[in-house]
Amino acid sequence: MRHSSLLAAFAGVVLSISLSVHAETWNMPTPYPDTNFHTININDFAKEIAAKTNNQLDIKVHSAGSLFKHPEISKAVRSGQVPIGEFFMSLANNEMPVFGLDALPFLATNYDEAKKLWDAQKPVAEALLDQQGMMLLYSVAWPPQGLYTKKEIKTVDDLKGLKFRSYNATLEKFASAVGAAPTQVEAPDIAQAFSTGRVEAMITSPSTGVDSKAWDFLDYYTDIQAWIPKNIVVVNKSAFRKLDKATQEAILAAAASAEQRGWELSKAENTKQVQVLKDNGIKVISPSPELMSSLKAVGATMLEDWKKTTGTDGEKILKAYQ
Ligand code: PCA
Repeated sequence: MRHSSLLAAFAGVVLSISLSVHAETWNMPTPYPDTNFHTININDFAKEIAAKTNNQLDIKVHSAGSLFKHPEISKAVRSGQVPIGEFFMSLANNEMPVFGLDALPFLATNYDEAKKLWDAQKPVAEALLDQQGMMLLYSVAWPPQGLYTKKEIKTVDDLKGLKFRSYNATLEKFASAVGAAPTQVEAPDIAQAFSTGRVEAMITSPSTGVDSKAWDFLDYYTDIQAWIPKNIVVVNKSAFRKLDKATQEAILAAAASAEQRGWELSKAENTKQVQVLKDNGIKVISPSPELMSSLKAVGATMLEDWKKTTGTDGEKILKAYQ
């Protein structure tokens, strides 16, 4: 071997040793299944970070609550048990009501409104996360939330007494207000909760309806487009600070593209997944005006109650939004 190629081989060995010494793996818990567009988007986010850092940062996605159950994910990031995670933003409503605004019925019901609401929420949400040692990376909206039932729902009275699957405190309140009986069930457990009779109706997106094969246990999807909630991806601040500048920048750039890509995916998702529901025999119907006006009246009361819990932060956001 000539001197120069020996040297090159040696340099190669040194390089690969130093790469393997510095390469880092970040475990990332997420709540939703691999088929869900949020998870698909996160996997692309992880790939982009790997590519941008020459595999120096490997984000290992643990979907469907497999590493931490959904209600534990924000605490796990906050305490540094994991450096990064995804959760449903309005799940944090109990401790921080500001995070629950996007799940209030009929406040923001299309993507333009949802985006405007996010622009208004974001600075306050960032400050609250910062106080908890976390940093916001990005947020992506779910498609509009619709009503899944076994029987056709013509008026709000048809909801009375139904065992209702809920996913946060706000939806629980809404379900109780219309006379249904809510139970908290995480997305990966929906199919089992229906098949064992624990629940018999739900409000969620066409995406989660498809993920859980709603046609196996439900017959109607009433397209009430009641709200557009969001997921957020957050990072532990001190874990982020420990990274070198180039890696930090790679994460921020990948987060910006994930946010953009995610909102576009979400819009396309609504049309696509409503069609999948139809193809599998779910009757997709438009709500009656009576049903809508009763549901909206409940939403208006809930907004008033929400304002009371958030004080000036809430006022600031609503003013910016409206
Ligand atoms: N799917 C999630 C949250 C909102 C949505 O559309 C769920 O049902 O748990």
